[in-house]
Amino acid sequence: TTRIFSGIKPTGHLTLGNYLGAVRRWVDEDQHRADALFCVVDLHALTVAHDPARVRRLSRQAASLLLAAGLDPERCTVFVQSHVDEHTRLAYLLECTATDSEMRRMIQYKEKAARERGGGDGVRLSLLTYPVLMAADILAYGTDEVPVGDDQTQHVELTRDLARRFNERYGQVFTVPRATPPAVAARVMDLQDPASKMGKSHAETSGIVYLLDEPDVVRRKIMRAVTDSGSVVAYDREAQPGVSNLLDVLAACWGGGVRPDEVAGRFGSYGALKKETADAVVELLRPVRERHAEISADPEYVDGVLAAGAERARQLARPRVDSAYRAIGLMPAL
Ligand code: AQP
Repeated sequence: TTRIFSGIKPTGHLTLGNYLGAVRRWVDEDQHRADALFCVVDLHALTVAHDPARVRRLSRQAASLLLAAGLDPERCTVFVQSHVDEHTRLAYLLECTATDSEMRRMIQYKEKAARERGGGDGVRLSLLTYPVLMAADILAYGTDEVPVGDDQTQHVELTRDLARRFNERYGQVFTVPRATPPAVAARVMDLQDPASKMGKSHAETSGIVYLLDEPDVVRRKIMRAVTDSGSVVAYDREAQPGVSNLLDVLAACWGGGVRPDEVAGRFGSYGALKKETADAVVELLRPVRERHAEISADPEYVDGVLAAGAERARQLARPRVDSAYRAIGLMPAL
């Protein structure tokens, strides 16, 4: 069977981008058609300035939201990265496989390092090596497919390179995985700044729809979305990024393979498009928000799911990571 792995960083509250770009597909498709693992990648949240209590809280919230969104622990494995040591064990071997120049080429590193340098505390070394830990997350499980948004394709490419290189040097240990970005809404943009991705860690929140936003907040954010100077509703990511972003979101809400350019033809004004999009997003998120309220009222349930998930993940990862240790030349412990 196909093995799927994907993750979400507890760096902020989950957004509509996370949902349309990743989580919804995990729920609707991936968990039904494959052996799928979904991970709250908390170690990755430590690569930038962080508040310990907040990361802990957001990790639990992310897990609860994944369950609220419909991940079924009977069908897939939901767990927290730091609960399974195999990720960091393997990351070190992959650090011995990757090169520093490869790391410095990563677009996300360049962008985030620039941001962190402004903060005055320096850039954490882990921000540079982050893609290697991500590669370990994926390769530890013999993953075939990585369903992620567009922003992660460069990291999955690196993961493929590292898997191939390791296999060539030390023998066949890893499966070479591939990224599977969604057909629509692979990159949901910030409603106030359609040139940048809607990211959960961003400080300016007026252009970000969070999964737990109340309906009136969602409506307000979408109605105030930046649109473009023209007045014709057309799908053109270059010339009309604001309107095109709304069309992407609405097409994704409708689902069923509707394309954003087809959606465009149904609207005569920006106002009408915004109103329809706001309604669609509110209805999309309503059940998730409601179930989250129930699930988060039962922390023991969430803890139980995460404990069982970590146990299963450990069992899957350990033999492969042990083989990698042997293949690379480390002496087995007796
Ligand atoms: N805007 C988005 N559109 C489509 N997919 C997205 N994803 C994230 N943002 C969008 C996908 O969601 C999954 C989890 O990714 P993440 O936890 O790295 O998400 P984030 O919200 O981007 O978090 P940060 O901390 O705000 O990230 P960065 O590092 O970008 O600053 C992934 O599958 C991702 O593709």
